[in-house]
Order: sequence, then C-alpha cells, then structure tokens
Amino acid sequence: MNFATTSKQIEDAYALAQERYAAIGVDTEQALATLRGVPISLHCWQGDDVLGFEEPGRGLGGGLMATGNYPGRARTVAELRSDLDIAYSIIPGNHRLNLHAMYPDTDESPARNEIEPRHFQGWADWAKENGRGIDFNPTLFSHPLAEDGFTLASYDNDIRQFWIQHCIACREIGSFFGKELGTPAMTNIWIPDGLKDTPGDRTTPRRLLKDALDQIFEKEIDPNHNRDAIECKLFGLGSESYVVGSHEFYLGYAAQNNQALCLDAGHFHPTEVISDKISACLLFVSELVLHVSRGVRWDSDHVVTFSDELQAIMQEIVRGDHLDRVHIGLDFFDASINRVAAWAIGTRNSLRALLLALLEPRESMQEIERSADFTTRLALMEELKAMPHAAVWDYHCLQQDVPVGMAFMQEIRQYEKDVLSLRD
Ligand code: RNT
Ligand code: ZN
Repeated sequence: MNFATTSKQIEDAYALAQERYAAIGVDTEQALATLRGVPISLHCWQGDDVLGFEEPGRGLGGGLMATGNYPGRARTVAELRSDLDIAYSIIPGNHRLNLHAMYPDTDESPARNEIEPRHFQGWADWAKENGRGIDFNPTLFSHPLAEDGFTLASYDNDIRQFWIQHCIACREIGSFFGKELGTPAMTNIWIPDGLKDTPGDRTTPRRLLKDALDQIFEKEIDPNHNRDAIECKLFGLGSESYVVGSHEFYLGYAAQNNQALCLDAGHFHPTEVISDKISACLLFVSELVLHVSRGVRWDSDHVVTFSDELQAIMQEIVRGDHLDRVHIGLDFFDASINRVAAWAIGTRNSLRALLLALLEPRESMQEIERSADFTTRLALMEELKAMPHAAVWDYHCLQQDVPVGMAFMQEIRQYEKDVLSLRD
C-alpha cells in the first residue's frame, strides 16, 4: 500500500478545493485559522488502559473496562510521556493533556486525599516545555475506599470525607497547572456511585452528593487558573439500575452553581446524542466539557471514528458559535490496538470533523432555513458532504508539518518497533 503524496499534489488539490469552497462563500483560509486555534484535550488514560501510576496491582474499578492486550502499554510516567509526545507529533495543531489524579509523578506514595501540586510538578514542567495546557480529573475509582461502589454519595461519613478531601486537593492541583501554564485547567469530577439493582432510596444518595459537592466547591478559585466541571452518566457496569450523578442531577447542579457540565458521548441512552444537548445546555450553564467517545451498543469507549455523531457534535459547536464555551476532550480506551495510533486516529478524526463543520456556508445555510426552504437546505447539506474537504485537511497537515494521510502509520510502526515492542 503506497499512499505517498508529494507536497505539490497536496498544494494543487488544495488550490482547487479553495476555489470550490470560495464559490459557495466559504473561506478555507479562515476555516484553517480557526481550526489551528482549537485545542483538543487528549486523555492520558488511553496510553495505559486506565491503570495509573500509583501502587502496582491496582486494577481498574468503577465499572470501567479496557479490553485487549496489545503489547506496549505505558507502565511509567516517562513511558506515557514518550508515547504522548509521539501522538502529538502526528496530530496537527497544539493540544492539551487531560490528566487523572492517579498519574502522579513522584517516588512518594501519597494517599489520594493528600496529593499536592508538587506530586505533579513533572507534568507541569513537561507541559510548559511543549506549550501545552493541562486539564485534571480527581480519580474516584480503582481504590479500596471506592470498592463498595460509593464515594461522594457514601452513607459512610469517613469514606465521603476522604473523597471530598481528594476532590479539594485536585482543585488545588488544577489551579497549580493553570498558574504554571497560563491557561485554566478544567477539573472534571466523575464518580462511579450507583446501584446494580433497583434502589429503595434514590433520594438520600443524591442529597449526600449535593452536599459533598457544596463542600468541595466551597473555596472560590480564580477561574483563570481552575474551572470545575461535573460529568453525568446514565449507567455503568454494576450500576445498571441507578447512577447517583445522573444528567438531571448535574445539569441542575451546574446551572444553579454556574459550573461547567461535562457531556460524555457514551453516557446516555444508545440512541440519545450529545450533539442535540449542546445548544440547550449552553443557555443555562456557562461552559461545557465534552468527552468525545464512541459507544458500540453500550458505553464501550471505542476509538472515535468519523461518524455522523462526531460530525454532528462539531457542527453544533460551530453552527451555534460555541467554540469559546466548549472544551473538547476525548475519552476512549482501546487496549486491542496500538495505543498511540488510537490517540492519533481519534484526535485526527475529531479535528477533521471540526474542519468539516468550519467549511460550511453557515450563514447562507441558516438563511435558507429561516426562509423555510427545507428542500434547498437538505440538498445543500448533502452536497457539502462530498465537497473536497479532504484536500483542505491534507493541506492543513502539510502546513502543520505532520504526516499526511496514512503516512502517520509509518511513524507509529517505527515507534512500535523501536520502543513499544521492547516493553513486556
Ligand atoms: C466514566 C467516565 C470518565 C472516565 C475517566 C477515566 O464513565 O467517562 O470520564 O472515563 O474519568
Ligand atoms: Zn467520560
């Protein structure tokens, strides 16, 4: 298979595409300028199957599951950073890192309720060197005190307090990253709390959770350094019948407390989509965090592909002019394929979908809709799918000095040979 293209072919194809888009009133240069300014937050946990770097032997809990045993999982901070560096180097643009609290960079073994910024200094240094922002997540799973399935909504006050302290510590770490890196961290709380079978009391755990969140967010933190988000979920493995932090719960909480809401694409009913929620939620909450993911039959966290829903998510952000209030992050973990390739494929797809959305003649499309000419709207939307956006994407990759098309797989294979295959 030889996908080799020369720069001249790419530039020529782009010039033709630029003319085609100009003819429908779309400025490709402007679309690319916007695209260059949008960071995607890459989730660190794709690199090591969500295991983290605390005590060895702690399995993945909280009803999360990574399946597959492809060789080359990152086992140390150094390995994970090296893998991330490769991923970033084959993705056009400058992107963020979404870090979890169970990935400290330290020889100490701080308890989760005692983690401090200094345990994450290495990440801040690395991010600074590379000009990246960092987002952060408390880890309320894969821990002995999360084993009975309840954390912030636990009836056991000691357990609840432990996790409250953990979240408070995480906000400080988020704030530290924000200060160090000059860009606010979105610190996102997700908890696994829920029940496998029909609860006798759905109310009390939700009351407890609300109270725990009030304690966690009591201290005001400069939004230039840290902003808080909360992530809802419909069900999980072992919490099929009841999840304390449901959509209504967190939407209400975020709206009431002026906080960011995190929408994960896999956290709703199988035919329910987050693309339709963006415009509604943003009327009531200040900001959204997205966990772009792909559920296959359930919340399976498959690598993000160029699906209709991925395109719809990006279209909604662009059509509604919401780019400044939506923080795009990824959340998938596939252990059955090369993990660095998984990052690259999912992130490149997300950016490509964003580009496709930026290449729409938004104003004329909306004008046509306002005039109730739904026939033309449908015809236009279908024609747009076959416009030469791939030529614009290739040109973008060329300009950003990253591999064009399948060429990124050559780098992946080389890295696999030199580095990943040597790990056991
Ligand atoms: C779990 C949530 C959560 C996690 C990460 C690891 O269902 O999606 O975002 O995937 O915190
Ligand atoms: Zn998520």
